[in-house]
Amino acid sequence: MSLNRELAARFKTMATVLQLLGESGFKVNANLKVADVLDQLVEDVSTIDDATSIDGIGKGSATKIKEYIETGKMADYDALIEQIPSGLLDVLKVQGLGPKTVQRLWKEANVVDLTTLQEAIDDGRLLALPRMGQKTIDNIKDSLEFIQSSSGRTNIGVAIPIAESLVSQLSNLQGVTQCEFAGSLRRGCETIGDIDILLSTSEPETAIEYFCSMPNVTKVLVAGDTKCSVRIEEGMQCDLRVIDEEQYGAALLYFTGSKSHNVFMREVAIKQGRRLNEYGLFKDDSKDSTPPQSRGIEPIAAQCEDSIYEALNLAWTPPELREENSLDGDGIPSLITASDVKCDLHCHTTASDGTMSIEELAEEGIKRGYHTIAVTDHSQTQAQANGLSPERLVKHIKAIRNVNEQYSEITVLAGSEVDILPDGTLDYEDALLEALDIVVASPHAALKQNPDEATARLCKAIEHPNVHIIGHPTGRIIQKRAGLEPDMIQLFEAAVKHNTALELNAHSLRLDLRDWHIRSAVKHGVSIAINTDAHRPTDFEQLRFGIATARRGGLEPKSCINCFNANELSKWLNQKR
Ligand code: DGT
Ligand code: CA
Ligand code: CA
Ligand code: ZN
Repeated sequence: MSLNRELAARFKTMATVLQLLGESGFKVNANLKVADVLDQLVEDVSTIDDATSIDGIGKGSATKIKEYIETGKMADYDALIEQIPSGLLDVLKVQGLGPKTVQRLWKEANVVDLTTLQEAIDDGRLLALPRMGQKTIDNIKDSLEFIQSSSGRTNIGVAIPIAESLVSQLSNLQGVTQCEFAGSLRRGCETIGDIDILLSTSEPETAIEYFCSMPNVTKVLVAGDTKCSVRIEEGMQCDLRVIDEEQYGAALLYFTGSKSHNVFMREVAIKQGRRLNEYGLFKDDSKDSTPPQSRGIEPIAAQCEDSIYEALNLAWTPPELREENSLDGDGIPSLITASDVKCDLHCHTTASDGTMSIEELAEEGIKRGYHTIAVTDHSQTQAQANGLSPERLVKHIKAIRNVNEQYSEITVLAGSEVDILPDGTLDYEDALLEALDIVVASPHAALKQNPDEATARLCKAIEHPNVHIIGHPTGRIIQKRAGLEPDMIQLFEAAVKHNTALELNAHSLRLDLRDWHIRSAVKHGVSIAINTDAHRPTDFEQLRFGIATARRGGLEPKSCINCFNANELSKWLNQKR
């Protein structure tokens, strides 16, 4: 873990422990805020002399940060964590268990970790607690099983197809006028906790009955009149909410989140003497705790999302940018879309570990309307992926050039995905690299290198005169492998200086660079490549995940080399030749 992340995790934990100890409000929020800031900070916090110069970090937190950097310890953190049983934080991972309930389980039923939670369920201790029903307990049980079988979050690549299938089934039901998914999935997050689906219909019973009895439902968790929750075979929880058509936009806004975007929107409304909730935007400056819709107040805007932004004098914000406040009209970038992408510059064939021949690859590119497709098979060190020896690569180049001759609709580039060896040298001689039309250089091995070595290694590849693109720069695999943690700022500066593009590998298990890397890279002026790294035809569909991540990072087409037209691309590639 990088220092920033280590520190962020500590502040987050402190906030949680404070809640478990019964604290609320200011102290908790202050710690969460600092955690957020550190999470998003691109520079290594140890390179900043005075942490109070960072927006959102106060004197007290700065002292703790300094203490941790200098001694590797944080006395306040240690003192706090000592006050709760060490396994209690795990109990919070159970879906539906917040700090308040966990505190009760701890104080009133002696639950101190996941094991004692299971025991408390089994011996009836939990059921004996006041305000604890069988239904809630069943849900806890169910969630415990899920935690034991996975990390509790699902990759976007798994979740999106399921959510789309649900939405399409529900949309076809009689009476349904609106249906879509909201939540983290609509924001394009790389992993999601659960699927949130919103629906408007003139026949709510039909929709709810259908939803609860779909063949892949393994358990109905909640079945109400307007809300139901199910667990599906794939392990995920799906929430369905039936919404009045007139309030659909307000609900969509609310359930898309993020929570912090909602808080921001609500505060803007309050400053204007209004109130915003999941039912609409209301003219209401009273302090009345009864919500305005229950006092007969008609909303100013509720039916569609953009009318609410408009009424608040804000620009409509694409869901992918709703992790934060953002939002002044000029500040909203014209985000990249999948249709802006005109080529794929990182693909494999049967020569290494792909399933497509060069011709099949060309055909796939034509099918997608690409002007260019690059054949970039693995280099010699990647023996397990049938990486090409220099001799095989020479022959492969000829074969690619031959295929290229056969097609007038598409340019097939002869390239390589050459390994960046641990010391930053490349897996082929310069002369061979120079003979290629395009070179993607990627790290595949030695991914546990320390950050300094990783930075030197990647910078060396970026500076190499024959390298066009750095493929999946950190090598992380989502939920499986952390990958390299180089100093990103140094990488970005080198990439700009040497006009080398950095890849956002679109595969849903990679998404590397990540969203927050992209945000910072864009600010530095780095050229980004979004490639699918296709090994088989269906891999081209992964592009959408790369696009979602790019949008979360604020990427515009002008910063993405895959959006160049054929001439622009060829000119860009030739700068290195
Ligand atoms: P997930 O499911 O963990 O990947 O993340 P989300 O963002 O989908 O969160 P989820 O499913 O708990 O709730 C969906 C949205 O509903 C969330 O993004 C914002 C809204 N929401 C839910 N609970 C709260 C809340 O307590 N406060 C506010 N302001 N918004 C909430
Ligand atoms: Ca969700
Ligand atoms: Ca949810
Ligand atoms: Zn590859």
